[in-house]
Amino acid sequence: MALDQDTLDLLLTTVHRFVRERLVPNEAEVSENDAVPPEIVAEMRELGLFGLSIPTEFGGLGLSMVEEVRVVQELGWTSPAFRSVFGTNVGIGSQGIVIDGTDAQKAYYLPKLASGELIASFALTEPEAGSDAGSLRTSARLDGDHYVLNGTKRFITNAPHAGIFTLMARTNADEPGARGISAFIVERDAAGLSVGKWDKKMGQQGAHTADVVLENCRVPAAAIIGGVPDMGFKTAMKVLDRGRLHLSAVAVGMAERLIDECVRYASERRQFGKAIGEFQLVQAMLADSRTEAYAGRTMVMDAATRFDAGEAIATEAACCKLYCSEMVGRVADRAVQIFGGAGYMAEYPIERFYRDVRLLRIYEGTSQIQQLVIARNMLRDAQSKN
Ligand code: COS
Repeated sequence: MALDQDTLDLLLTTVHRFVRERLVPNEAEVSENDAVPPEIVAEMRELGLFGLSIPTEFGGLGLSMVEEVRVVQELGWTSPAFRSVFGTNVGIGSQGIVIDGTDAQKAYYLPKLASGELIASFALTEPEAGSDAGSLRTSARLDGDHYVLNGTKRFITNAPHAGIFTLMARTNADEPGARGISAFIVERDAAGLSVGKWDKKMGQQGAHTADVVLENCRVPAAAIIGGVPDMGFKTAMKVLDRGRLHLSAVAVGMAERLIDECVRYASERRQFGKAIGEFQLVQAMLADSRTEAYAGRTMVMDAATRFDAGEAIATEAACCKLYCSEMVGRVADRAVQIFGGAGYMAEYPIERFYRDVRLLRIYEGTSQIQQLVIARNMLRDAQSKN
């Protein structure tokens, strides 16, 4: 544990209260306006949410993975757009630097990311390279002590707000696969970098994604994370392992919120002369959702504990992401069913959550990619035992 028990309890209580008092009442407005109010972003900074996972020596809270998933489960209780404001600083945007960065890169960037003064995005996906991340085409050609980057990155979360991008590009043109890729820290104001217009999305209004276009964008060679070229794919995979645990915790939190909404509605809504929660077919849906959310919470905690103990958790992170993202999809679907017509109407939060949770099965690796990772690791482990 990075924090003593009292400090952790205080943090969890503070976040619990912040979510219920400040975020939940603003959910509908954020969705309507497609923006998180600046005063809420300022409160997030004050609470230290941008620096949850950044080591204390760089101004963050330095949470262990177990502590981080506990905080994130609290945050899952509300619209995921709120978490997105600082989510890339806690996760995929910053962790490449935390895990593989040089001392100079850490010292320069991490304090600014921890305070929220700087937003970091993770730029891996491209128009032609999504699940097959190793086939990415963005090129990085060495020219003196700089690289010249060309290509397009797609659906990049927080790109419109980012000050830096952890951006994967191909430094070795002769190597078409994962081995020729480097991870760069690219600054937003680098000449030749532009951010496209915000994507219109199915849900998660208030969180923003956009293309990042690189046209002869010159980046110092020293901007390669860790300073060693062609190691970027592994950096990206390590970042995603951790990110997948974080997102699993979001899914668990969202499932628990949906279940809470369902229990309250089933207790109040009356049909055939009694509360609908008294009908066993409704009870079955409540019970299935509760059981699955509990399973999700337990597996995320187990994987996070293993991560903190230094175990390799690529398989467990993929199991968590697969199960929890699919689980919250089922929970959201049952919630619409329990709410009936009211579940389909935009004036209740269920319809919004139903759309919001759909993304969890796609980003940071689809369910099918998680299945592939799990099975490949199983077969590889079996082979290495023979
Ligand atoms: N941690 C560290 N290293 C890893 C790793 C991990 N979790 N996973 C793979 N690697 C290493 C491998 O060991 C291999 O190293 P060597 O070249 O030394 O053998 C290298 O990375 C390439 O791995 P692999 O051969 O498995 O790469 P593939 O091209 O077959 O791709 C998948 C693997 C499909 C798993 C990968 O492309 C992937 O995760 N895709 C989904 C991407 C994604 O999540 N996109 C979402 C956008 S980001 S929001």
